[in-house]
Amino acid sequence: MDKILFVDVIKRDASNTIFEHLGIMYLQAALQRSGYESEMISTRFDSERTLYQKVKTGTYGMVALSVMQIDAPRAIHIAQELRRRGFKGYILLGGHWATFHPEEILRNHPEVDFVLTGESDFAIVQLVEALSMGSTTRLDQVSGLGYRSDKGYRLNPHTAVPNDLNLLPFPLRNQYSDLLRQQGHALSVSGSRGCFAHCTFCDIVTFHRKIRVKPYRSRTNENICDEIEQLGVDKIEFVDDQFIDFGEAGKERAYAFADEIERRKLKITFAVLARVDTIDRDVMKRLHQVGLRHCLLGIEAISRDDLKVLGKHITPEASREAIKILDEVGVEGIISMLIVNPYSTFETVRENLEFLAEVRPYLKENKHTVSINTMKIFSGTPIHTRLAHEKRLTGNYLGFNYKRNNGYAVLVELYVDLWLNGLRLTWGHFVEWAKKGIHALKPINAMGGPPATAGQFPNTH
Ligand code: B12
Ligand code: SF4
Repeated sequence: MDKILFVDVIKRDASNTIFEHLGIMYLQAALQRSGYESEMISTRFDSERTLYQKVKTGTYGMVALSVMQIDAPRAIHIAQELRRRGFKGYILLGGHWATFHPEEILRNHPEVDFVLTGESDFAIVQLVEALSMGSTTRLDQVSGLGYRSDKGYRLNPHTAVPNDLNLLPFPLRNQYSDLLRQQGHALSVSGSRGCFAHCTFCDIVTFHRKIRVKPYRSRTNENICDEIEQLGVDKIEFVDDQFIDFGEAGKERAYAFADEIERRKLKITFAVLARVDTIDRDVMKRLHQVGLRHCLLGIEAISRDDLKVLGKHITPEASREAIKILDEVGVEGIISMLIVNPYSTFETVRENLEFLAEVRPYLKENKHTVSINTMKIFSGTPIHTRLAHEKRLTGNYLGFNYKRNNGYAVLVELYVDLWLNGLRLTWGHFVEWAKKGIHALKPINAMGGPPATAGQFPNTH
């Protein structure tokens, strides 16, 4: 089969474009190891037009799109546009969104030939091997493959999944890695896959459960440091959902990682993602000594009611303590917050916004930053199931949303949206504005609670 072109379909103006796409780069490395050629184009860095031009002028046997749920309509549009422009090769979809919707994709979108579900490090090679033999009879042996057969839609079981991450080749670096390197940005490393927690808004656990791998697998520190050494850069961004594993085992692994960095005299700074309940003062101190400089903390909410809805299993006290520890040891925290969820009340939103005011001193002194979002509903998450059960889920596999409980919920969310977009109305002014503008949303008077004052909160965008 001719070369494979992988496409990272994230939009160019997406919030954060300065990451490598490790998912694709792992698949490219697996293909290279088996002697197959591939390339990658990212619509984060190049335009969609460049992608079509590349497909037109190159000789590609397959275009393979990596799709997160938020980009589903865009991925389908790209697949359709490729066909409209005469691309005759195979079109394959993979990644998080594709994993949860292989059947809907194949039934509704004839332009797509195959869907690979789950981690496809082995499956991609099996698929390309099967197709290279010029026969589709071996498709039933490709792990996690969704496809159309004479008997209709088929989805194969996951028979080949990477249980031991040390056996995978290192991700294949590409033109974007070079660009990031030149611009002084960090390169990405994945030291583990999966997570032990069960946050209701996150699909990581179900994603891994679907493919029947352990909920959390990690590489050895030696293997990780071999990759860092090979990269030869001084800034690393770890993309692990949970850089520090729970409990004593997690601490030991973190200490051993620090020792390994030191033993090899690696001069790096690095960033990690962590849960609040894995932030330990001594561990952080040690990691800081060997280069830890940024830590994205999944606090998400400070309201206890919200924390229950989100299934975070953390307390507001633990979150405040974690922020303090990071400050003390000199690690910049990126405080991730989900200000609004489908069960928000004025009270919970107010608590969350007040928390932002509370951490403002850290932001002012550039010690920490805040990343604020409202909850999006992803397939495979417990919150998705709950909303469906309550008949509040709207939309379809191309994008989900939820019915707001009442006009008041709409107002609260609109207020937060405007606030996040820079229109800092006081709650009182906002209500006046809403009364004039939105007659349909009646229960404005049922609000209660003190108004959240604008200007009091940090400007995070
Ligand atoms: C780094 C990262 C980013 C980076 C880079 C994204 C990227 N894809 O490289 C940036 C900062 C850009 C980003 C942005 C966002 N992200 Co993000 N991100 C991650 C993170 C932490 C790591 C990704 C990674 O490198 N994983 C390691 C690799 C090895 O795994 P992988 O990507 O899953 O790839 C494997 C399989 O999925 C599959 N595969 C992947 N692509 C393809 C393609 C083909 C053709 C095939 C066959 C297979 C295949 O095979 C790969 C190898 O095993 C993940 C969490 C996670 N653990 O994956 C979230 C995650 C992917 N992000 C997520 C979200 C929600 C977002 C945002 C919406 C956040 C926001 N509120 O803004 C934005 C969306 C941006 C946009 N699309 O416009 C969700 C996606 C949920 C979903 N169902 O879509 C995740 C899973 C986190 C979570 N649990 O909520 N993100
Ligand atoms: S949000 Fe983070 S901590 Fe929670 S389940 Fe997902 S990856 Fe794990």
